Amino acid sequence: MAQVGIVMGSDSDMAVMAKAADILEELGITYEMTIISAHRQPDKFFEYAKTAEDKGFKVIIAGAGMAAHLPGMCAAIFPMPVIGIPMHTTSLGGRDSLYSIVQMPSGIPVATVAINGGANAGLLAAKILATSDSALLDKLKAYSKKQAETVEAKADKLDKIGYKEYLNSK
Ligand code: RP5
Repeated sequence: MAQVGIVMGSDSDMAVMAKAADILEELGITYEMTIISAHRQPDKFFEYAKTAEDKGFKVIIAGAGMAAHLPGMCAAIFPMPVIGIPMHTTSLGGRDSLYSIVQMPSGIPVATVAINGGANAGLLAAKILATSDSALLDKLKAYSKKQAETVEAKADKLDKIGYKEYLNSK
């Protein structure tokens, strides 16, 4: 059984959703990824959301763009956490998606990440699962440590060679 459901409104969202999947894979978390449009396939969407708990999902990551109702409607039906990813859009720069997803009415929360924030959605799902999984928590701590070391190495390199050579070396 997959621990996380990843759902997107269109295959045009896939590059962003893949970043969430990459993080889950790196941390050894099982997921099921699918495309369902809440607007274009309302019946299929309701079936997905109503059966998500029985499928074993503990978290749903839902990404959508424009009038982005997919995450909010998942949260209306699925009783566990829903993370929403607003997609960047050409006409309104993703503000349309962001406002649609983040401005949920009281009582139906969606944990909204940044526009195109696929990686953070994956990490947030992992952190939610880690509240009851100490091995996963250890992996997340190691992930944070590695991130800090990467920045530290960049600062050391800057100290050693100066910013001009640093920029040329990139
Ligand atoms: C939304 O409409 C999707 O999530 C996508 O971000 C946006 C555009 O969809 P396509 O027209 O590219 O299929 O439902």
